[in-house]
Amino acid sequence: MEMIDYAKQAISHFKIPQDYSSCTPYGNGHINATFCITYPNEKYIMQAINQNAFKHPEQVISNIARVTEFLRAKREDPRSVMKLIETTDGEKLYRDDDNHFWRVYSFVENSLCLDLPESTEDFRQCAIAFGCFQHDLSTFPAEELFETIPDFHNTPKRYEAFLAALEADAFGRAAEVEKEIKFVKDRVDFYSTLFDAHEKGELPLRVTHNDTKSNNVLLDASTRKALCVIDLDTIMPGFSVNDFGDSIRSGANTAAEDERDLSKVHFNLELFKAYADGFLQGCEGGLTSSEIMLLPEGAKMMTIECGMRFLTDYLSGDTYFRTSRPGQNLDRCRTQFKLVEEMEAAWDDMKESVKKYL
Ligand code: ADP
Ligand code: GN1
Ligand code: MG
Repeated sequence: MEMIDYAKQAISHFKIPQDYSSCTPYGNGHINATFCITYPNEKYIMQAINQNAFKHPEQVISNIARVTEFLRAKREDPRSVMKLIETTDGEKLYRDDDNHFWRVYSFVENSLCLDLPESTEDFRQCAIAFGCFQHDLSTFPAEELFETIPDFHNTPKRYEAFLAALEADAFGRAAEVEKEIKFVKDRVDFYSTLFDAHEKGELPLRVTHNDTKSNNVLLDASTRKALCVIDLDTIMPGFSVNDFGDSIRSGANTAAEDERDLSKVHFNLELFKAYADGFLQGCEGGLTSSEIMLLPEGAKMMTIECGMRFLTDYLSGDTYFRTSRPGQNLDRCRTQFKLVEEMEAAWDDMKESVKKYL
């Protein structure tokens, strides 16, 4: 049976009307199976949680339920917070007979989801959304959250996983990616930078989103202002600078994440600056001076880590990130490394640009 058939069967287990017009695959996420259920006057998002990535779906949904309730109490606009729909049994997850875990969200209507921001102002609005998210969760009790993917942004451990995949070379692909392997190995001293800062007391653990790419935030389609942060599966304790950085690697790129023509891929310093401005505005002064000074490190860390993860997945036979063509993870890896190179070239400007917020 295809996932779409499972999805259609799952609909009857949620408190939503049964006379839907269509149920179709939706969006460009790399992890979950996402479907849009449409009716003449409303829509819902239905997702099967990816259990290769998330070993404990009930912990994922527990985090999301707690965080969305907490945020709802702080926000006036109901469209600004994701809303889970209950199952007919009053639960938040439905487990089907073949062990898929399904959840349903209200569709955030009249919104824009951009794989790549279309203007500097779009990107600033994404930054405001994630900055406000950081700020609004600053008083959330972090100890109540499950770690849904252990060591998710532990870059030194990601490096270890990369070395293990390289050693195994299970698909005989290492020989064709020598340049990329060298790129990762050459930067080994950088990977512990944020953990070292944390050890020294310079980088606090906070409640963070951990997957802040541009298509995980919605803008209002009428005003193009920040509307709603989505994809809440990875909310866990983490570093604010990584939330900043993951947005930079995805949105301050002049081309698509999987662009094959690397001459089109550039790190846009103006977008970096605009995002820093919007993010810090959203955080409302909540970040410490050392966090502000480490924003460039967050950008470079998330970019190289993501590239390393794509390369690891390529070496391991493309089992983690969804792909739609052969070689896509390698193309994704190469765009990230091109961005890292350009960040390194722009490093002094990046560091200088955040000083004015101290
Ligand atoms: P993945 O973990 O696979 O990235 P997401 O939760 O990000 O899954 O969902 C995939 C896509 O579905 C998003 O990028 C967005 O386009 C769309 N989406 C998800 N939830 C909603 C929602 N509540 N309203 C509107 N669009 C949504
Ligand atoms: C995945 O789920 P999605 O597509 O929003 C991944 C992120 C990567 C991103 C790269 C849970 O994000 O960590 O940065 O792909 N999410 C997970 O595009 O691994
Ligand atoms: Mg997503």
